Amino acid sequence: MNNDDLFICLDHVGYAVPNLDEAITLHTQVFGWKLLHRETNVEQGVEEAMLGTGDQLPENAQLQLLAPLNPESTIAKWLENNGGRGGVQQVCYRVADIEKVSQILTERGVKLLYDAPKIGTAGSKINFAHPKSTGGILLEIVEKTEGH
Ligand code: V0V
Repeated sequence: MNNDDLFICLDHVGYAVPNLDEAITLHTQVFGWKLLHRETNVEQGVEEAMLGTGDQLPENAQLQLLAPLNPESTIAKWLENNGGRGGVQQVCYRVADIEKVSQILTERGVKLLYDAPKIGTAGSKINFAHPKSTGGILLEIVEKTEGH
């Protein structure tokens, strides 16, 4: 795999938000995004919503709203460290083969959080690179699964 096909595209940008319903209202009614999907991910400690624009094809980059499920959630900690207001918590790149991309990134010195992918939005496979090894951005990689 060369650098041309390491990442397919930007999959989504993730905003940490204190209240999911209020954030959905803001981003749909004011900014015109459309609510595509909503779910709770207990392992990640989040309530999340995916928003899209245009023709709504899953190929389009999306906006992800992430609210904490409980006080131990990484999103709760992020909000606490950022004055309680929402903001960009992560950027996510789409990949075709997450195991392969993870191996290459690790070989290049990037510190991935998990030894093996975890379950993300709609059953996708996800991993994260620690901000300390990406120049300060929490970078997620996602491999979409059938039906995502
Ligand atoms: C922390 N730091 C960040 C950051 N979070 N920098 C940029 N972006 C972020 N989101 C910095 C922070 O400023 C500190 O820098 C340092 O890292 C340690 O901060 P901390 O508050 O002590 O944070 P940690 O180390 O407890 O946790 C940070 C990590 C954590 C990245 C390990 O947030 C994590 O596990 N994230 C991955 C999982 C996740 O985010 N799940 C929710 C989304 P200084 O002060 O030391 O310089 S779930 C999701 O996206 C799903 C389901 C999906 O897309 O499908």
